Amino acid sequence: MLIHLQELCVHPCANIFCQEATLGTKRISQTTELIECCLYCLFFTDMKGKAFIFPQESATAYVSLIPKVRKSLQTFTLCLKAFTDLTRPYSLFSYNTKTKDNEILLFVQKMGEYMFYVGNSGVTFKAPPNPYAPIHVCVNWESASGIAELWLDGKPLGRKGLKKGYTVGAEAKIIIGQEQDSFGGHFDVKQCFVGEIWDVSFWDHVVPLKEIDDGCYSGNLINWHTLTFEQNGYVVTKPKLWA
Ligand SMILES: [Ca+2]
Repeated sequence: MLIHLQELCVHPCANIFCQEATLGTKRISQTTELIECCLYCLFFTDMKGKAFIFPQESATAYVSLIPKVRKSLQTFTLCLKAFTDLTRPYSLFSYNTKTKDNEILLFVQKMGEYMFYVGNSGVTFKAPPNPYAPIHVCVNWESASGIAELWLDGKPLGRKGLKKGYTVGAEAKIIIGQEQDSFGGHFDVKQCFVGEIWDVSFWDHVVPLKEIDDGCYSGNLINWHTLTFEQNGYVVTKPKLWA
């Protein structure tokens, strides 16, 4: 059946997003998909101007981000902003499926050294260390060429190739604050994030990163202004300190 999703999501709790849903029309094949859409519309939060603070080192504090649509990916773009004073390795974005660890992973090995994984294969992008400054990091990947491109604070750090021809699995746990070694768990306290993360955006296509300026809020899978999430452990939401 072909259904207009925004019609399904009309509810007293639903706000402007649902009425102006960018989801458009979509062929609904499963009831679960339908329920997920409506749950999404009912339980999202506008995080505009806000950040998640991970105030302490732990293996228990994290935020699970629920995508608007669960789909396998042959292209994607991920942007986020973060501040930390950690000098040890830490995870910024961890996307695991039941069958694959590090299906998508953005990980900082040390100051200025960004590791990006697709399908548990990784490449490294190196930036001049700029300690104790907030970062705006964006990365995109396309299966057809395998090319991944990473930009830091609006500047490219080059392009590298990984997992050409690969398809990223749809059923994922997407976690910020911890690095998964299993589906939604097996966290290592020595890889946890301590600091603040905000403005996470995730698209199912390649967004030209030179066109992304400060306002990258249009993610069609994860969108900071219409965010659905589950919070666990000691995580605090506060107005963001940086743009
Ligand atoms: Ca892992």
